[in-house]
Amino acid sequence: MVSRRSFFQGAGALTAAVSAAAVSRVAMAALPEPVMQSKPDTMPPLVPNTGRPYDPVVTLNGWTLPWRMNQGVKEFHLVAEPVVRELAPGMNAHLWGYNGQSPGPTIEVVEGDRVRIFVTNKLPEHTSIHWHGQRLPNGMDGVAGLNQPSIKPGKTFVYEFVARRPGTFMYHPHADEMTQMAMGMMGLWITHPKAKHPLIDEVDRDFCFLLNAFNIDPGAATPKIMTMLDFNLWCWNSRMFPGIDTLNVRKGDKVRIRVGNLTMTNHPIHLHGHEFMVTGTDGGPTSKTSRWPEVTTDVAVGQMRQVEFLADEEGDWAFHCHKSHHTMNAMGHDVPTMIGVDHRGIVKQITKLVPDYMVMGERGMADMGEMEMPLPDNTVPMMTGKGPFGGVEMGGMFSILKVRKDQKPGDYSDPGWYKHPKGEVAFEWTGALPEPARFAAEGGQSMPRQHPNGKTTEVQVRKPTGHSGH
Ligand SMILES: [Cu+2]
Repeated sequence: MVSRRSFFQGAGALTAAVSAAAVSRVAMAALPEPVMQSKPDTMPPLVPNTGRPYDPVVTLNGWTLPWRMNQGVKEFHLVAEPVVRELAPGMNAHLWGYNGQSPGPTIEVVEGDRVRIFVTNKLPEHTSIHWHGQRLPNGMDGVAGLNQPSIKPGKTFVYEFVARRPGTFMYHPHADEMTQMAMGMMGLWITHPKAKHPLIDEVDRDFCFLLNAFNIDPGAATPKIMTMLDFNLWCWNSRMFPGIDTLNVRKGDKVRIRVGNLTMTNHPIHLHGHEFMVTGTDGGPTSKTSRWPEVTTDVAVGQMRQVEFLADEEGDWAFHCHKSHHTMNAMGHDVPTMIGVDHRGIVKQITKLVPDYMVMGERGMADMGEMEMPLPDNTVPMMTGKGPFGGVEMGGMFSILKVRKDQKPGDYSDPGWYKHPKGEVAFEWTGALPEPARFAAEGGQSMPRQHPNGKTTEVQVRKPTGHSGH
């Protein structure tokens, strides 16, 4: 047990420190030992062994920060620092995060808990932490300059407040935010209800993750922090498909998924095979009369949406952002659409001049997934992933809800691919076909065919332009 007094002595020693490296072991001894994580795997739920009981969450490709009880106060220690995060197998990013990873660990507490969070800054610049969505004393809200002085490199600050209302919250810096959030600094905070709550159901599985985005050029490792809109890596908890773990549940489980958005755009999150209800926002649980069934819910910037459903259909169900550009990995946006353009003649002429010239996309982009083109080091293909029937052609914000009747309660391991019952998979038809119905007026075209001199002109000249303004 360490008293507050010895903590403040420790903090006094820390003020002498001038850099991250100078944080002495003696000073740190007064603080809860910072717990570090080096792997991007989904860690099993952290069942509380001190403090009041609750049903823990599972952070997708993440973990929950252990705490210590100090005279009735729950003490956590976050360390803001540069980290290396594997975004997907084959790609490591140089990010900023907390306790070895980006995003930082999930913090789980119980409604009414007094919480003390030590924040040590090992970044090369100042920082602070804002506790998004919490009711707390104004001086604990974490806006540098407004509510507190910024935490200089090498310093440790302490935040302390009572977790007043149950819900899903986020934490992130409120000092040089543009840089620090673009670099991956963020985390989730779950306040569990202290007793049975009329608007918060007990569930069998409770998943959570943050939506985040980076702009990292193929072959590079550090995000471009000035990017406003044109991000190229769309992540769940700083992972992208096929690096995002699957959500594995038992048939008949009541499942809750909490999704927070700290990107610069909205994400319509879509689940196949089931309907869900939005049961909570970062403002708290929604009223029962405000809930209706959905299969997609839009999570706007700076929002959290909590959805719940009964997993009563066995199978491997896609779960993804419905913006199709967000289920892709790094790509160039300035590529013209070539679908329907027959290049064969022109390719012959170009290859005389450029022997390895290759035309892409004349039959859609699926060819690109199959081509397995050589990539620069440290990136992942734009459309990838192998399923039991072939290429899944996805990337970014995509995962799979795996519902199995033989998944054991509390078992979060991947059960492998679903074995479909006989006769329940779409198949190729090789028999006789009836004539397909087709709208035949106007020659079957979408626009009336009309041209003043009777000729049809389909070629449009594509003029060279500058950056076309995303
Ligand atoms: Cu999206």
